[in-house]
Amino acid sequence: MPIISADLSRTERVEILSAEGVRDFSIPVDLPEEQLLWLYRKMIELRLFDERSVKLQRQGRLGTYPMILGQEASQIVPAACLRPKDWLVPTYRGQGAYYARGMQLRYSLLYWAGDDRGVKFPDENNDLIFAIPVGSHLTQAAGLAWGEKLKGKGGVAMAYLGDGTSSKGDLHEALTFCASMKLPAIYIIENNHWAISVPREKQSAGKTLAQKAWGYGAFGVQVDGNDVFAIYKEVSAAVARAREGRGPSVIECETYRLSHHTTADDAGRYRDASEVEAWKRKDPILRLRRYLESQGLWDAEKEARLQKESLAMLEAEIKAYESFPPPNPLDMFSENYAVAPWQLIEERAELQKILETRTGDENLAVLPPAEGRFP
Ligand SMILES: Cc1ncc(C[n+]2csc(CCOP(=O)(O)OP(=O)(O)O)c2C)c(N)n1
Ligand SMILES: [Mg+2]
Repeated sequence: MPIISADLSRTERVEILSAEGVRDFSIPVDLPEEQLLWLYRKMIELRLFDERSVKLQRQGRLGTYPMILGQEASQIVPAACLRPKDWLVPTYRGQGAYYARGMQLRYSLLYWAGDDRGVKFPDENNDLIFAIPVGSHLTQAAGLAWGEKLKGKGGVAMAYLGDGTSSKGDLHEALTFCASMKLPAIYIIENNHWAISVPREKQSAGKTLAQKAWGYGAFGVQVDGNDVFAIYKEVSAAVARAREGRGPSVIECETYRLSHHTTADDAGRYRDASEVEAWKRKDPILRLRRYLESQGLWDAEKEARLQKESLAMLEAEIKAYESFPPPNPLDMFSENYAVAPWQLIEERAELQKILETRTGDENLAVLPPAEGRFP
């Protein structure tokens, strides 16, 4: 006799706000107006930041930059469901998650200029630095979630990952561990349909990426990742379950990377423009604006004011970023080891000598002395 699992009746995908901005009120979402408007503001600011960052890179004023365009909802909303002391464990495409947690954009710019003074989060936050190696952070999030369980104060750890990263063994290890230990972990898969030039279809033959979670005994659901309501509903429920000791969740936000992988990529070489055009019509910001307007919560005047204020804020952040004094090259040796190995000590001494012989160099002359953390 076949065994029919009760899990087969589970919800596979949640959609609440259509691309036209029509909300399905039959699905309850406890998201007050004030918070909704805050999310809208953050998404607009992030989009403008993203546009400016690309321009700065093209002008030679910023290093390689990974675009968020199209992923504003899946970046901002999950992180906004956390408390400062919860752990945020993002990927390199993570400016939006940091921003939702209050990071100043000047530091994001500094980071993408290759300056580690850009790793500066609000003091009260438990934010981890970006994971550039894909997947390496997933088991770190599991460890942090374990720590939170041991502390017993209801803290959670949230990691973001991409569709490509969901194919890595790291996710298998992390979910095996988190589910069998019932850890307070939330994995947000930002399925933006591309892992550089590899399409989503090549990552898994599964209908959704979230369904993998059930095999581990974790909760999993796919949401429309351009739909603020669907993301908020499922992520806030996952956070609540985690706080109550009911184990880990995987929330797959199905969205789309509207731009290139980074400023170093040319997506026109491997994907069809018609696909991009189709996804532009599902834009997360546009649909939320349509909804807000339909509810009398937004209009052209408010939009114009928000754009103006956001651009002024951005100008101030860019100015602050470009006003940082140049970094001290010797800092590259700091904070890597508690006790540095002899090779690094020698290399640092060598660089110091080179710098000293070049004191005529205007840039180097103004450098502050190296910090004393190096033994
Ligand atoms: C361990 C490792 N292998 C390969 C890379 C090169 N790499 C950088 S991004 C990327 C694709 C990741 O795609 P996805 O997980 O979908 O995230 P997205 O960039 O779309 O946000 C790869 C393979 C890397 N950074 N780390
Ligand atoms: Mg991807």
